[in-house]
Amino acid sequence: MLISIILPSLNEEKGIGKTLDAISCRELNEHGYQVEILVIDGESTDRTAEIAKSKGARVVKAKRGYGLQYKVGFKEANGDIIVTADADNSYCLKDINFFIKILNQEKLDFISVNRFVNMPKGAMNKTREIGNRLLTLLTNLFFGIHLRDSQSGMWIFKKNVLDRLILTSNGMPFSEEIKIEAFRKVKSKEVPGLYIERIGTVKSRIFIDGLENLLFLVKKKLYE
Ligand SMILES: Nc1nc2c(ncn2[C@@H]2O[C@H](COP(=O)(O)OP(=O)(O)OP(=O)(O)O)[C@@H](O)[C@H]2O)c(=O)[nH]1
Ligand SMILES: [Mg+2]
Repeated sequence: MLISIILPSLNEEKGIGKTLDAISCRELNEHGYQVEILVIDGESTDRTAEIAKSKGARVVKAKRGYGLQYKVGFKEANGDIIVTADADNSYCLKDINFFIKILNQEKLDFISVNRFVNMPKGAMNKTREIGNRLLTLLTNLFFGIHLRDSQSGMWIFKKNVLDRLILTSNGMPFSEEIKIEAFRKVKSKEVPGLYIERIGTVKSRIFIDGLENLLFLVKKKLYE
């Protein structure tokens, strides 16, 4: 069994090292999993790629765009299971084995990590949290699903489910799109996971990306 860990990154030199160090490769190996780590570098102008390589990750160059980077990553990944997260040390990459165990035990296809259950104070600023919750509410209303965190960037899923998901966004809406597709089409579940304050500067633009996410939901609802 091979696990592919995919990390999109745009100028994350401050956080990429710690993010990669947190990955529990030894624990995964002990449970019979091989691990490949792909850092998808979206035209970073800092030392992100250099640091990622020095830590043993495979660096794949791509154009800018959160969704576009994932599309490149999914094509490059050889694993049976894919794990995703930001390259900013905010998600609980040390717990990958725990999530894979749930995936297997409950015969799930797709897990999305819900950040809001155990979120420490200050991990996410209030405006962002309100935006996240509003987008989640609309996602549920429009598409008849029951998410708590439609914007989470940590997913653990079987690679073969990608054949069944229609993924069109190249930008930030990719995160809500993959969940809408997965929760409607394959066996999916949200599982709580720790989320802490990111290292380095935020790349998503709160109002522009928030609006883009909102328009994406409206368009998907109207045209499908
Ligand atoms: N926003 C954005 N992020 C990108 C892009 N390309 C790669 N990324 C990476 O995608 C991840 C998500 O971006 P973040 O800035 O962490 O956005 P976020 O997770 O919505 O917000 P915070 O975690 O609160 O900072 C990070 O690892 C970025 O480096 C891009 O074109 N735009
Ligand atoms: Mg982040």
